[in-house]
Amino acid sequence: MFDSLKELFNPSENPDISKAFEYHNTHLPTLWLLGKTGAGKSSLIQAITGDSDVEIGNGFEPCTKTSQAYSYPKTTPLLRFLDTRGLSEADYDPSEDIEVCSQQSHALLVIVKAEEPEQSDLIDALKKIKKQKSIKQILIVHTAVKQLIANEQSKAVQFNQLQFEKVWGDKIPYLEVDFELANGDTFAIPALKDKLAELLPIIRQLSDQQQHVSTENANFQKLKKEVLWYAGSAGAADAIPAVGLVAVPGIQAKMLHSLANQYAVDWNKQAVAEFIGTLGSGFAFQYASKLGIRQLVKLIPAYGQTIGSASAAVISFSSTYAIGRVACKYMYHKSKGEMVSDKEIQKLYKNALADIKEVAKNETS
Ligand SMILES: Nc1nc2c(ncn2[C@@H]2O[C@H](COP(=O)(O)OP(=O)(O)O)[C@@H](O)[C@H]2O)c(=O)[nH]1
Ligand SMILES: [Mg+2]
Repeated sequence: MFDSLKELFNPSENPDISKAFEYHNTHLPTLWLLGKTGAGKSSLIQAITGDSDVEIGNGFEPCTKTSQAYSYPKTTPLLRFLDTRGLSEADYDPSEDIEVCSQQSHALLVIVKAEEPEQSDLIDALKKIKKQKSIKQILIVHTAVKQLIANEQSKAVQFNQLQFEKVWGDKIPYLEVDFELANGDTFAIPALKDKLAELLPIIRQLSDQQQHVSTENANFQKLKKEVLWYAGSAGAADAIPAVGLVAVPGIQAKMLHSLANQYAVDWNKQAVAEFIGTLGSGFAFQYASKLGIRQLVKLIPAYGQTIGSASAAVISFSSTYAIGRVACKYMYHKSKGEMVSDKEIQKLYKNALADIKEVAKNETS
């Protein structure tokens, strides 16, 4: 226990930790966007991330022969978009794209402009993708639907929809959106976000729709993506041979240091001890535990009820997130010279575990 506590105080330069970060960053949940140039792929990425850089082609990195990858957010990435543009090449081979996209939870998004019935390249590509049989989820997004006059919209969408369903050999779920109405508004973006969050639960965590109940909460929202990145790395640690659980306390320590830095809190031995104290006695045992995972589950407070049975990776992911969440609260008040009650911290810890359960399970499966 004391070794681990020491680690919380002073994270060592542990090579296992960097392996976990690297693994996480190269195995991000990925949405594969397939569509003709101009169909609205960049517009979709922008709508989901709010990152306007996308528009001018910034932030994309060559990934496969015919695709570019865009990871978001840049420094602490949580998800990735694969933008395939080489569709018009007669010998387009989707296997490389499929492989990249299959590294973790994935879905294929077919992006089609409603006013564009000429879709032969896309249809050819879908044929090849269908043959490979490895795409689990597919969604068609019909874009710019409101650019057509009202009684043309559904006809145009149905025409394209049927073209794709014909080669796919089955019904395909679809959505109609418009990223740019004449009045500057958008159409059906919340529905798009909801649908995409069903495919990749992390997406729900990106949009901060809830009204900020407090300044503390608003401050956390700014750091949430970073906390999720550490959580993702902790969850990833288990997937790396000979790294696993031993790296998790080190990752959490690094996260706490980074957060303390941003709250301008002096993260000294006393602060660490006090913080751990607020979590309750059950918590420290997590670090003491050299026992099997079954025991570990029991030792993390509130785990049994909140998550039910869970893999080591799920526990690493969600406990790291929950620690990050409560650390932000603790540090916020500490920076103001205020105290928070243990009870409040423990309740927040439990709620954070529950909030992140879906993401943790999806990303570590
Ligand atoms: N009005 C409208 N314009 C769109 C929509 N989607 C894309 N566009 C426009 O079409 C052009 C190409 O979009 P972009 O997202 O860059 O397509 P990409 O080549 O698939 O990445 C841009 O000028 C966009 O503003 C849409 O839903 N509505
Ligand atoms: Mg583009």
